[in-house]
Order: sequence, then structure tokens, then C-alpha cells
Amino acid sequence: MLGLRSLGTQSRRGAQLVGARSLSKVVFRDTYGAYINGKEVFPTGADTFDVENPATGEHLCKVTSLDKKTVGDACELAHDVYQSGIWSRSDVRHRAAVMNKIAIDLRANINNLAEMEVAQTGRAVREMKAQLGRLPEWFEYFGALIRTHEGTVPPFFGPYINYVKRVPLGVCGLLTPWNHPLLIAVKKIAPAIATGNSIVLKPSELAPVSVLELAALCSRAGLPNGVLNVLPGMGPSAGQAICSHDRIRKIDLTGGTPTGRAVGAAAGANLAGVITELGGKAPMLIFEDADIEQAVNGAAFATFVASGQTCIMGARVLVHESKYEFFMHALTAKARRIRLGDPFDVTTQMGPVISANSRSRIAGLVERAKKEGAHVFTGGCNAYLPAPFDKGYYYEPTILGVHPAMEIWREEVFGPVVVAVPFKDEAEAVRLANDSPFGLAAAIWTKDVMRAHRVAEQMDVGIVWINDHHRNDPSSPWGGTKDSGVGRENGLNALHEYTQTRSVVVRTEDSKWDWFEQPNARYS
Ligand code: TXE
Repeated sequence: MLGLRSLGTQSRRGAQLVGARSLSKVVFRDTYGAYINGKEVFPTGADTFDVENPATGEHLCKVTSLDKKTVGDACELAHDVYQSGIWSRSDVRHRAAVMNKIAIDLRANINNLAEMEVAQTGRAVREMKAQLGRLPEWFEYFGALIRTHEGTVPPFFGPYINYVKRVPLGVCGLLTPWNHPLLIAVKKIAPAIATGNSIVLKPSELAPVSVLELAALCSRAGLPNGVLNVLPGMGPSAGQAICSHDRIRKIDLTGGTPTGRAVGAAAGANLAGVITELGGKAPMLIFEDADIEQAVNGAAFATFVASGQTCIMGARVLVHESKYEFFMHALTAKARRIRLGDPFDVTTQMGPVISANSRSRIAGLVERAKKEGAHVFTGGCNAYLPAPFDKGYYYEPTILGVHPAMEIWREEVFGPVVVAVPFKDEAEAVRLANDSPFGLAAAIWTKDVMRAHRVAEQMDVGIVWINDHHRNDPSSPWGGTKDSGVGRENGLNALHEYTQTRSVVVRTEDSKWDWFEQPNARYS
């Protein structure tokens, strides 16, 4: 049962455009440099790359593209700053105070930064303001955590006291994507600096400017020069140069699974640690006892927010066969009502996808699914809007009835496309949900509390929501299983990811001993 004939296959028509209510648009400078040692720098002879607005295709600015040599110099500088102890050995009260000041300054600048993100990513302004409004919490949380975190005293054998402290790692290389440029950068920067590390961060070449602005804001708030360096450039050159630099002690990437493998191999050659938050294909399990109306709202939010360009987006909807037809009717009707338009308009509900390449990859996957027999409930094609958005990369909110043997069931689309399959019973729902190379997140919609926990227990993923989706908090571990990556962001896990233990063993017995003269001297 791929589709329901009565729903038809025509796409939602007339993307509504309401440009008149646009908010003011942020002004970009012509060219941005890298941010190294507390200032913006333009290395002589460096190339630049262009950043464009995906809603209109218009050029926004140029950004310096660093080569291997400049990246290497920045890694050395970050290492020197780390060794100086100015931040790495500073009092935790000082670090917590700087974290809190960053949070305050960030809160005061949310609107500007959000508009910058809207222009770079095409995401709707309502979304970006809601998302960025929470960023200060990451600095506050990790400032509080470092201030209150205590070491341990293991029960060491014999006349010894063993105390264990967590100490920073050194220079950490952060590689961040374009879909949530600031949120993902902040999720990594906050625990890394709270624990005393130095950072070299390569933002996505598609949306680097807000991250450069954040680095300058952190300096103004009191973060010493050289602790947070932002190195724009291309993944295979600047990104790879960070991963393979021998000063780097940890790489933390959010990106695609192939990038995760490349990054892990390069870091592994230097025995550096790796955290990777990669792709996903999150299932949403809709049981027959769920509040179906709310599940439809939740599934639409899960799938179409950020034009589906999030790693935990609701990519596969599994619906009990008794509710499949009703659910698909309601979800289709909802998707057709989503307002596409000017991302700066407060009433726009969905913007474009990030680039021409991305849109053709999405279209390719959908076209191949159609050829394999997918039923198009709605969408399945580019969305065409009036000028100036006719040059933007809009794609219709798309719902496909599919079969689990199809390519689109397994491949991450990273766009506003959800695939649907009915299930007969709980066992089949669990089997289908876990039938994926990815294991980032899952959502379970049911009112049966026993079923909710029983099914959550069987999900081979890192994050499960029950009767909700997309919820995130600085305290809550975030990361996946299988091809979705290794390690966890957020919470105590992140504090541990960005530190290592130092174990100090103190002899408390004041007596002479000599292994070579005393046959009964203690060995261990
Ligand atoms: O990510 P990339 P892209 C997934 C999603 C998407 C796909 C590609 O499926 O369609 O990845 O997106 C840097 N060495 N996600 O192309 O290329 C790169 O410059 C070192 C999931 O944007 O993985 C950028 O800074 N660095 C995701 C960062 O890695 C390299 C978010 C991510 O880029 C590199 C985004 C290399 N060889 C995409 N190649 C999520 N989990 O939310 C690239 N980079």
C-alpha cells in the first residue's frame, strides 16, 4: 500500500508569498577575513569564496579561504595560547564569569545574528529567532557545570589517597555545518572553552559569517585572544588540514557521514579523539492509540522545519494501518498549507533549501523514488515563486508513500521530504524503525505509557522523543548510533568529551621502603 488513490498526486499549488511584511535585512560587508588571535585577519594571497542567499541566489559577501599553511600557523598559535595557561589554567570562577558575560552579550545580539543566519541559510526568520534565543543557555549551562563539577577519590588499595581531576585536552578542531550555523558551533564551543581548551573552528563554507561574528563577540566578552580561532575555508583543504595537524587533540564534526569517515581517518593517524554527529533518517512511529491530530502536527513540525535540513528531521513516518489513511490525509492537507516565501517575512513558514546542488540532489532522490513506484501524496517537485525568489532553491513540502526496499527509505534526503509506510503491529513498527544505516533519533506517538517505554527501549538510536520531536537542551546528551556517528554533545557527556582524567596517587604512610632490599616490599 504505497498511496491512497483518493488523495490524488497533484502538488500543493500557489506557494504563498507575502514579501510586504519583510523585516529589515542585515547588511553584509564585502569581504570577511579569518578570526585569529582575537582579530580579523586577511592572509596575503589568500583566496576567497562567495556566500550567497539561497532564497534569491544573490551574492552576500566574500570570505577568506585559508590554505594548509595558514591553518597550520593558527593551530600552532592556539597551542601556544593553551600552553601559556592564560585560559587553560585560569581559575574556574573566572572562566564561568566569562561564559556568563558571553551569554549576556549574545542575548543582546540575537536579532542581528538571527537575521544574518536567515540571509545565509534561507531559513525562516521565525525559526531562527526561536532557535538563537536559546543559545545563551549553552554558555550558562557549561559555565555552571565547570563551576560545580567535582573530581573523584577512588578507593585506592593500600596507604594511598588517589584523587582524580578532569583536565583539558589542548587544541580542539571543530568542524561545523550550515544548517544551524550558530547552534551547532555553540554546542561545541561552550563545553570546549568551559573546560579550558583552545579551539580552531572551521565553519561551513556556505554559512560562515555569523560564526565569525560570534568569535568577535566572545573576545569582547573577555575570552583571551587565541582561545577561539575561526578559520574559514573549504572542507577538503582547510578542514582536512585541521584534522591532520599534530597539535589537534580532538576533532568534533557535525556533517555528512562520508565527511565523518574522512575526518576520523585523519584524526586517527595522530591518535586524536573524535566526536562525530552525522546523518540521520529518524522514524516517527504513530500508534493507533496516539492523539492523531497532535501526531500530525508533530510530524509536520518534525519534517518541514528548517526545510527538512536537520539531522534529526522526521524522515520516515510509520503509521498503524488502521490510522494510515486518516493520518496521511491530514498530514498531506497540512503540508499543502505550509507557506513558502521570503524567509525575512515573519509569516513565512518554510524557506528554500541551502543550494542549487542540494536541491538537485533532493530532486534526484525523489525522481528515482517515483520511478521505483513511490506514491506522491503531495509535492515531489521544485516550488516556483515570484521574483526575486524565482532564483531561490525552493522545493515543495513532499510526502511519499514508499516501500522499505526503495533507495529513499535508506538514504538521507536532507530536504523537506518524508516517506510513509503503514505497519500491522508493534513488532513490525520496531523492525521498520530500526531498518536503517542511521541511528540518531526516533519519535514515538502513543498514549499507552507502557508501550511508549517498551518501544523506546528497543530503538537503536541515541535520542528518543515520546509524543514530541526535535527537543534539545544543553543538559541532554545528543548523538547517535551506527552511521550517525560517535560520541555525544551536551551535558556531562560533553564535559567528559572535552576533558581527560589526571589521576594523582599520594602515599600517606611515612615509612622507608626499598623493593631491592625488602623481600616483602609492596609491588602494587
Ligand atoms: O556537509 P559536510 P555538507 C549531511 C546531510 C547533507 C550532507 C552534506 O546529509 O546533505 O551531510 O552536507 C567540512 N575534512 N549533514 O556538504 O560536507 C565542511 O567544510 C574536513 C548532516 O554541508 O559534511 C563543513 O565545515 N572537513 C548534518 C563540515 O565539514 C570537511 C549537517 C560539514 O560539511 C571535509 C550538515 C573534509 N574532508 C550536513 N569535508 C547534521 N548532522 O546536522 C567537508 N568538511
